[in-house]
Amino acid sequence: MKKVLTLCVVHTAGQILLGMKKKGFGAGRWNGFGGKVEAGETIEAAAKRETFEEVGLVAEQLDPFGVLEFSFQQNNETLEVHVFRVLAYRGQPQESDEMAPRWFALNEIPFDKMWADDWYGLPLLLAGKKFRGSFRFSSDDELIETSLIEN
Ligand code: S76
Repeated sequence: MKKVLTLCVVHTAGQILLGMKKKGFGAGRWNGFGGKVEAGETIEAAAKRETFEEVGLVAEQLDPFGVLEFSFQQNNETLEVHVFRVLAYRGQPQESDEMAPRWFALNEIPFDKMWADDWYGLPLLLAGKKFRGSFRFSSDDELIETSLIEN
């Protein structure tokens, strides 16, 4: 089974905005903002909706960066994640019941408290390089297969 999701990274002025996921999938890790694309919704509309719901920002300009596929040993589900860089937004980051946001300098990104695939994809995004890739995780969320290519 495949689910289509979005992931937005707000990257402006030498900093990135990440959210500490407070509950559910990926709780305890810093992450971008995103979630499931709903029926009848475009992928970009879903990216904007999730960014507003999770951190209170109105994303005005999204740059599509690539598609990542995540699969997990413990189930049959593949997550097709559409990654965007948010180039312009309105509002101030607000904590929600899902995410506690914080700005990070580019040399202080908390990779040790993020999903392991971020080691691969995030440096490309920060360098402005588009990509596509797939990652497989063991049942304890260790990365066991990695494939990532620049477009
Ligand atoms: O950067 C990531 N965000 C997620 O929500 C899940 N990676 C990831 N990997 C499974």
